[in-house]
Amino acid sequence: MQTLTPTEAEHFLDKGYVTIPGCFTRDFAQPLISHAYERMGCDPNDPATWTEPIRYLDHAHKFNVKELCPKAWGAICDILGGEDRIDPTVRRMETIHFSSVESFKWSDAFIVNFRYGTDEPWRPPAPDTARWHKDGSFFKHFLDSPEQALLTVIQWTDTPPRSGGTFVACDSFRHIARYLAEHPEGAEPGACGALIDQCEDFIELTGKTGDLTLLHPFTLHASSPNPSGRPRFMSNPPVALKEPFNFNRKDPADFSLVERGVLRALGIERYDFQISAPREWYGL
Ligand SMILES: O=C(O)CCC(=O)C(=O)O
Ligand SMILES: [Fe+2]
Repeated sequence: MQTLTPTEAEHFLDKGYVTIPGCFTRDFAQPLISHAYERMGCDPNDPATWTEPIRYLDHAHKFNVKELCPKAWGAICDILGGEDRIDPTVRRMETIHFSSVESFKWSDAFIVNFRYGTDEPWRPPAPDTARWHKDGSFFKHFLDSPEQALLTVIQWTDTPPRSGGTFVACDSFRHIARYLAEHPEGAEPGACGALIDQCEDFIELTGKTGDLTLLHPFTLHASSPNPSGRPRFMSNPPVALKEPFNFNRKDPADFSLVERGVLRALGIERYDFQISAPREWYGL
């Protein structure tokens, strides 16, 4: 580990995520948020102009993560086993994005939660309170899939409790690891969501502007209701690998934290996983 402390690395293995606070300042975020309001045709001070409960924006500006926040990039590299394993482009994702998605860059492709889910009283995260999913609607999912190797959540606005912070099922990655190990033929993108019924450890990702949470790529998560009256801005830039995860490395010291998390969930030290059906990618 170059950047994460042993405690942080263990937290990732145990809880499935680690948070790096303060990756950028409010002064950095604010102009991007103001520009996003312009792009959406909304007035930040007039809720009547917030016409939709939740909006997904395309990129307008991109930033090299290593330059913006070396610590964040270091943590990403630690979790994935080094920069040389990371694919600069998230290949094939261009089928569902207007412009290309790059592993080394963050952007203002915000998900703006204005008042999602406010037609019902707020309830804490639980199997029946959200639309749980594993990210990666553009590929068939295997245990070793390289396309979306990390789930990231960047807070662009302060997100106190009950304010639209992403719901996360921390223990879900272990259930999904076992499910995908049992399905070497691959699983459709939506198939993993049903495993939420087995999960017990739920959190709401609260935080401050500039906080980054790195989650195991198998983690089930969902948009959460935001009755706060304050729009929540986040982005979730994916990171892809050049090669599939490898659970059978010769030297155990070479396993990435994501790989170690899977092996621990399976209760084994190494695993010669082989896919039994071709990889597939989907358009819209
Ligand atoms: O809105 C959020 O907090 C999460 C959104 C999300 O998970 C997604 O769009 O894939
Ligand atoms: Fe998601």
